[in-house]
Amino acid sequence: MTYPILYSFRRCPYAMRARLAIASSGIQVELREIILRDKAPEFLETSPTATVPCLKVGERVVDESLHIMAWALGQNDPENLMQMPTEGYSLMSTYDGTFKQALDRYKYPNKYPEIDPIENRDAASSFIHELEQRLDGNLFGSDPKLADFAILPFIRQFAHVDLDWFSAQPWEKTKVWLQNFKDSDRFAAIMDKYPKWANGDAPTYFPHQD
Ligand SMILES: N[C@@H](CCC(=O)N[C@@H](CS)C(=O)NCC(=O)O)C(=O)O
Repeated sequence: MTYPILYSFRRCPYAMRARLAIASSGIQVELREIILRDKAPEFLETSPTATVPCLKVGERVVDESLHIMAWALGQNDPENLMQMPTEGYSLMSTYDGTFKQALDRYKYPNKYPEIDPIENRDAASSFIHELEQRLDGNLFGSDPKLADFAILPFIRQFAHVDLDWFSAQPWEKTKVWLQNFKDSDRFAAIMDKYPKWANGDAPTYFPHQD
């Protein structure tokens, strides 16, 4: 049997969301860990954008993280992640757009020397204020949905730029939402460490089975 191949990078939030959806779906893939500064030639031949995550299913290439989530959950969605209001999709696109832009300018000040990182931290924070109004355990009630898994890796990235600062903010619901995610078995299952993949290695299957 041949498995779909997922090119992934452990710490990439886009790859995390893809792994979250794949783990939820119960589909097994072969995971190939990519190092961004030394990308495997097979990955570069597969991904038209040379970004992770990238999924290869037979001859088909799925190169966008949200499309990989939809691919996995479109086949099997035992946790009903796709059962969310359509508003969830506009939330996802806001976080992928304006929020992520502010996050990058806050997190990587060296890449944007002419831009004030704190102004961008403030811009990103305005989205967290909105989350505070919305959260009720998760974005659409007590159970996580597609939008929770699509957005949480980026909230984690935002928090981890300066965890002391983030922890001192009065964002109680967001902090609990993020902490529950980080403490979850699902998160632990997608954050296993794998060595860099090279052609000829024995396959690594994901999710890992004991
Ligand atoms: N739109 C893509 C973005 C993926 C992306 O930007 N991934 C980053 C890593 S977090 C990447 O591979 N960057 C290429 C590089 O750094 O060379 C998706 O949603 O899958």
